[in-house]
Amino acid sequence: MHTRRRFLRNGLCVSGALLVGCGDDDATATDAGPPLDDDAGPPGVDAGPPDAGAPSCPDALAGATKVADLRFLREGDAPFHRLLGAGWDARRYTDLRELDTDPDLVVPNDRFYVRTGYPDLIDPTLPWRITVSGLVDADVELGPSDLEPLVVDRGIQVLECSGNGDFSGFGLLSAARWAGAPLMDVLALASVRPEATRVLVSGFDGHSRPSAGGHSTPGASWIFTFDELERAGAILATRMNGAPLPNDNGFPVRLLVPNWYGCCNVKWVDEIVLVDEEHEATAQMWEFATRTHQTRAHRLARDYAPATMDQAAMPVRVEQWRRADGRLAYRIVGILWGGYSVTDALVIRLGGADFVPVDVCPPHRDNSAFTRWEHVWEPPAPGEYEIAMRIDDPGVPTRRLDSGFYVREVSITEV
Ligand SMILES: Nc1nc2c(c(=O)[nH]1)N[C@H]1C(S)=C(S)[C@@H](COP(=O)(O)O)O[C@H]1N2
Ligand SMILES: [Mo]
Repeated sequence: MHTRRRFLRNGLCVSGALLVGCGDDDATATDAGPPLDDDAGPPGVDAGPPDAGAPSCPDALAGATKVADLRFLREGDAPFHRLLGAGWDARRYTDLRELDTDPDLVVPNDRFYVRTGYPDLIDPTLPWRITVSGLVDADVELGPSDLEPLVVDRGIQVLECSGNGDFSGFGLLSAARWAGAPLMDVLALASVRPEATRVLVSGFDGHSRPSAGGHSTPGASWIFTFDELERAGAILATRMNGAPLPNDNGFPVRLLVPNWYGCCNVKWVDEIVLVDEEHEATAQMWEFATRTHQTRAHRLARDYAPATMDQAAMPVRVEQWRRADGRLAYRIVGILWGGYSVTDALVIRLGGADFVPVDVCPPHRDNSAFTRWEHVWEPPAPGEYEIAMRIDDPGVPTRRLDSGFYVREVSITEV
């Protein structure tokens, strides 16, 4: 564990040495500086040797021995990392307890969550075509090879299904490294008419089996303004963790809108339509309205707020440890994700106690990837405890977190 954490720390220092105060033993979360600038240069080029004076995060359980991992209470027990069901009802849940086995908290492609499997009505022998139509002078047909010259690296980005929940250990949540063609650059390949103000992105959704219980509305599409696409850095993604997209994650082309809920990240993109302010919202936008913080399922696309993910946090693993002197302690390991700015204001509440600060080390410095945190706890007595997280900063939006969505519970039988 210690080795891994040092590795994580060093990895971050290499890419953001000047920003996170690496090499400065007095660096604290509060003087951690601005988030890492994407243009800060390739990792490791001018940051010196990774070990150069980097302070390691203190290990509050140095010398202790791990006894067990606790289970979260009253959560579903669907198996992880296995594709369950087919078509619209296909799901694969990521085991977030294992997230920090990767120093960058990236999920391998075969464990990345899946919501809706590869449509069985796709004919893989036909070339993939994306039609750009609507308010354009002439329709354009593009294939993956037209996107290739435009491809950029979008780095690590988290995807979360807005329908995530404790039925699956919150396993509809993963991060990967993504690359693809910026959608705004793709639109530049068409002659977009001045009346066009919005972009409808639609994906193939032909499944021979209907969704059981009508849980999913056919037709996966979402409408964005140009500004939303530009600001988010939306790409037509063709690569995930350095490999072509897996079939179930949208092969050959999916939309990736960084920090927008999963439902906006249309898979198997085959159609882009330029529309105006009067265009109706899509069935997908109606279906996911409440889960993406819309005030209601508005009829027109223009009335939808960006379906972005506010700052969120939750525990993913609770470990029981025995100290050298025989006393027990519990290590709560968790993640921070989403949000729009870095924060050092994470606080935790255990059972009926007060919220106390979590010293996130290395500090939170990037809203795109997961940030790991941990908190060592000595419960006062056996019993069931709720673990609740909050951001103690009124300037940081945390709608879903504050609704209690990510509260988890454990049973402590021994203290
Ligand atoms: N064509 C299509 N795209 C889709 C969906 C879908 O059902 N069909 N589901 C959406 C939802 S609800 C989510 S959460 C993400 C899931 O992406 P993933 O399976 O790659 O994790 O894909 C989105 N894109
Ligand atoms: Mo979703």
